[in-house]
Amino acid sequence: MSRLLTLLACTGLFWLTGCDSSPTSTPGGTSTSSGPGASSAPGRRITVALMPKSKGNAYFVSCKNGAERAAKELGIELIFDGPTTPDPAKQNEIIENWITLGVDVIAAACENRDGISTALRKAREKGIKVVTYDSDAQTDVRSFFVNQATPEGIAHTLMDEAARLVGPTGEFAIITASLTAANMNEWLKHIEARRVAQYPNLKMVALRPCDDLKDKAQAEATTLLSAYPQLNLIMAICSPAVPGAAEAVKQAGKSGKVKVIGLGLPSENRRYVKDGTTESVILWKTEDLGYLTVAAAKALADGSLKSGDKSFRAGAVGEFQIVGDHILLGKPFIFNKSNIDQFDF
Ligand code: RAM
Repeated sequence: MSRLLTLLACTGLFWLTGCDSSPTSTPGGTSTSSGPGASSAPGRRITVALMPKSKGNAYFVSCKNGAERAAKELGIELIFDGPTTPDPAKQNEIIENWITLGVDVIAAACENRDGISTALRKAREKGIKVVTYDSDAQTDVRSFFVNQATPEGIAHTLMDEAARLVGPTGEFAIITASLTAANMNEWLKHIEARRVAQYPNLKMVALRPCDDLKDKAQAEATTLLSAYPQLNLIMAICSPAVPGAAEAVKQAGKSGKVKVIGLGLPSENRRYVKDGTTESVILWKTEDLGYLTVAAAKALADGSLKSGDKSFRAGAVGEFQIVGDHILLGKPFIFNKSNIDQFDF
């Protein structure tokens, strides 16, 4: 840790205890240094390095807000950094930097499940604790995965909502983020299982990746609309893809005719939900996901969270169930015209 403090002091990555307790921004990332004992504790404080899939994604900005709150309330150092847009190689590079810095815990949302695992394994070998959140790595390279909801819960909510809107017969297409992200692939597996079991005449005609980017999702949705003239619904399972698909449907003059649903933030989809292009948006409390991840990371480092635990109390946010090595945030919510104004994230 002393090597870490020296390095951070030299590089200006964060303000050390007693210098300043306000959040600081750096060219590479953001660091928060505050909380109980921030300016008085003589001992070392735990440093958690939190990585989003991409810093530019509003979903992860919201996670970061919760993470910063946890850092303040729990009295730890938080470094937040990641690629500007989804980039697995950049994620690896940042993890290598964190290994050099000697942070206490790395908490990563993994863009490429297998691609990031070598770097995370190396971190563990150097004594750094590792947790994943949002999208998992290979299971042997981390202690816990902070899961936003069960894959079945997410997949069934999406598939049941699609069937409610389209009926038992019809066509739908899925826009995903990438074909290498573990979370999306798990959800896809369960969406298909639900479809086969309950709605066999609702046909999934295409699956397109959009690299977790809104513009690309819009372009993919535009292509889908012309390639499949009978399409009844687009299901967008990464957050930027939901407004992207809605914009394509709207511009094609097909609002209401081709339904849009997906996993997205209320704030990014409000206007499409209100004008009837997007029927429903499904998500979990992203700020709580950030909070829970940082709280779990800290508890892993101080020894209060251990393998075999069945529940975990995350400070002010509450008590969460642990199933195996998954810490579960809870059930997803459905936002539609009737309730979307009540949510501002
Ligand atoms: C995207 C991210 C994330 C996913 C959400 C729903 O922004 O890729 O992994 O959980 O969407």
